[in-house]
Amino acid sequence: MFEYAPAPESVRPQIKEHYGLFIDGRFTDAADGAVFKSLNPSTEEILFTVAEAGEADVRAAVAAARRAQEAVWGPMSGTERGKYLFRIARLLQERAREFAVAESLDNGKPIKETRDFDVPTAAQHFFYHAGWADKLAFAVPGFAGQGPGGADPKPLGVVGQVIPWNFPILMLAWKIAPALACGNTVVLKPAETTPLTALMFAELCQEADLPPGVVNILPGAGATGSALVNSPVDKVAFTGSTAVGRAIAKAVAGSKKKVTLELGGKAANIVFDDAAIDQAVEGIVNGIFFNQGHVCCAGSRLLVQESVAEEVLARLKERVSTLRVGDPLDKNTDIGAINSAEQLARITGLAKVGEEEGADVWQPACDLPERGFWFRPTVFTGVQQSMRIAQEEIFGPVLSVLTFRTPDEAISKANNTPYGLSAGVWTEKGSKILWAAERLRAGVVWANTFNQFDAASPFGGLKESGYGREGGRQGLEAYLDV
Ligand code: TXE
Repeated sequence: MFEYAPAPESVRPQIKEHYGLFIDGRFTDAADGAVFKSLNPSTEEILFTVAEAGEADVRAAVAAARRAQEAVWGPMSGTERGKYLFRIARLLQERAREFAVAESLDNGKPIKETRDFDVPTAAQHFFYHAGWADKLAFAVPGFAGQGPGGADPKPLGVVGQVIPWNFPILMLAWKIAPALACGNTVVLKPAETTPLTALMFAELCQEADLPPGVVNILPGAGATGSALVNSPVDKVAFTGSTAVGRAIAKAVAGSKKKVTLELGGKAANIVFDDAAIDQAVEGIVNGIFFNQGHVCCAGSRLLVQESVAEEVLARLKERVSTLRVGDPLDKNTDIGAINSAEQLARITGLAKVGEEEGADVWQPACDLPERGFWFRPTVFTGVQQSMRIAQEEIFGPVLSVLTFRTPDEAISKANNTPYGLSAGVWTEKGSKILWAAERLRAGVVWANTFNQFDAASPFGGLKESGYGREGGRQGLEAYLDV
C-alpha cells in the first residue's frame, strides 16, 4: 500500500527502559509514582516499565487538552491542522519499520502483519483524515473554524479515548486522526499490555511539533480508563469488550458526554456451494487466524453449505497444517503469540467448554515455543448453534464450524448471536451476494474476501457490537457537534 523507508531486516526500535505519561507535550511520572511492566508475550520477558496514570494525572491531562483545544487547536484553520496530520502520517511512514518491530515485540503479532497491515493502515488513517481537515466545510456545510459565517457544526472539545491491545497503533490512529482533523484534542489510554507504540507515537508528536496538549497519552489499566470516562471530557470513544462498553455507557448516561462504542463480534463466514473453494479456504484462514484471531470482526464461525462441507473442511485442514506458529519477528511466521496470560486462559477455557459441549476438536501437529503464550490453530466441527463456542467471542485462533442446507438457513444461523459487527459471503453469484448482504445483520459484509479495511470506509457494529462508525465521512461526524 505504501512505500517503506529502506531499512535493514535487523532494525530494532530504540525501546527505553522506562516511559512516562505524555501530558501537555512532555513525558512525566505519575503523580503517585505508580509504575507497571510491559511484557513481551512471546518470551515473557519484561520489555520496559511505564508510569501508570491515576486520577490526578487524568485531571492534569484533560486540563491540558482543554487549554490546547480552546487556545490553539480549535481556533486553528483546517488547513493548518491538516499540515500537522500530514506531518504525523509521513513520520509514521518513515519510521514504519521501527513501529512494526515494536508492535510485534509488545503485542506478539507476526512481523509480516505489523509491517504490511497495522503500521501502513495506521499511516493511511492519518493521510486520509489530514485530507479532510480543510474540507469539512464541504462535507458538513457551515463547519466552524473555516472562516467567517460558520456557526455549526463545531468540534466537540476534549475526547477521552480508550483502546484495546489487539491493534494498538491502528486503533490509536482510528481514534486520534478523525478527532484531531475535526478540531478536538484527545486524552488516549492504550491497553495495559500494549502501551509501547502509543508512547512512540507521543515521541513522534513531539518530533512533529504538535502543539502541547493536543495529544495526551495515559498508560494504565481499567481504573485509568474508568477515571478518564468519568473525567470532564466531552466525548468518550471506546473499543474493547462488550462488558466494559456497557459499563461505560452506564457511566456517561445522563451526562453531556457523547459516546461511541466498538465492541465484540462473532462473525459468520458463509460458504455457499457455488463458491470458488480455493479462494474461500484462503478467506476462512485469513478470517480467523489473522492476528491470532484477536480481531473483533474475525470470521470465527464458518457456515458451510452441506453439499460442499466435506471438501471445504478437508482443504481447510490441509491449509491450516501449513501455518507456522512461533517467533513474531520471523518473517515466515503466520501465527504469533497470544497477547497475555489472561487472554490465553480465556481462550483455553472456552475451547475446553467446546469439548465438554460435545463439539469435535481438531488441531494440526505443530511445536510451540517453550516460553511465552501460545495456542495452536483450532477447528471445532459438529458445532450446534446453542453451544457457547457458537455464541461467545473467543478472541483467539479458534474456528467453530456449522453447516446449513439452504440460503435462508444460512442467514438465520448467521444472525443468531447477540453480535452484529461483520460477516463474509463466498459465492460466484452476484445476486446471491446482494441478497445475503441485505439480510445479514452486520455493520460490514465482505463478499469473496474478508478482513479488508480502508480509512474511507465507515466501520462499526449493530446489536451488542456497539454503535457509532469509525472511518469515512460518518466517522468524522462522530467527532462534531452537527
Ligand atoms: O477487554 P477490556 P479485555 C473482547 C474479547 C476479549 C475480551 C476481554 O472478547 O477476550 O474482550 O479483553 C480498558 N473503564 N475484546 O479484558 O477489558 C482496558 O484497560 C474504562 C474485543 O482486554 O474491554 C483496555 O484499554 N476502560 C475488543 C480496554 O478497556 C476500561 C478488543 C479494553 O479492555 C475499563 C479487546 C473500565 N471500567 C477485547 N475496564 C474489540 N472490540 O476489538 C477496562 N478498560
